[in-house]
Amino acid sequence: MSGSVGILRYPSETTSTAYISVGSNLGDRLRNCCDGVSALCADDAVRLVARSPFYETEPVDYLDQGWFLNAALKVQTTLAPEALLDRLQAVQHARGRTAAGVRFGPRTLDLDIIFYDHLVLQTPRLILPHPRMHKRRFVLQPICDIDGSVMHPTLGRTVASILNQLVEEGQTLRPCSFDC
Ligand code: PH2
Ligand code: MG
Ligand code: MG
Repeated sequence: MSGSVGILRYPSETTSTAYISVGSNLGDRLRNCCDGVSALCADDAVRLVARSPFYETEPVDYLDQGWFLNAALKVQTTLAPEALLDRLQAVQHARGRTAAGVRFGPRTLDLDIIFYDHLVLQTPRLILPHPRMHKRRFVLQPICDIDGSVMHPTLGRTVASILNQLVEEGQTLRPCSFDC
């Protein structure tokens, strides 16, 4: 939104940059991800700057489930962090995601805020940066595809450097031949 003084218009809200991880391993995974991204960026409050390619990724943390499709987004947003989280949860819900379900288990659509500017935040609903992102190849690789020089605000390292030094077992990633 913008305010106006006479004929002069000026921005009345600050814009932030956020990186968002996108994932699905239930139903039509590609459609869930692509429609989810479109819904997220359907108005001026969240503007898509870049989207990584998709990867098929081996499940981590909870292994007894199907492989995921994962990608990452860079967005510009006028929404505050928890308002952005509200928006992500509404989009997940619209794609059939239910609150019930195993922790780290199968889901139609998962949209996680990884970075929000260089904000470091801990509230009952939201921890920033995402607390497990630095251990997850399926998060790091797509963000590196967009911009490997992004700095992790508490580790003080770039995402490219974190990815290069990742020693986690498993976590196979396969580039996808398909896209939105
Ligand atoms: N999400 C999880 C748990 N495990 N594994 C992969 N490969 N990709 C995910 O998006 C993922 C996961 C919980 O959010
Ligand atoms: Mg997640
Ligand atoms: Mg989530």
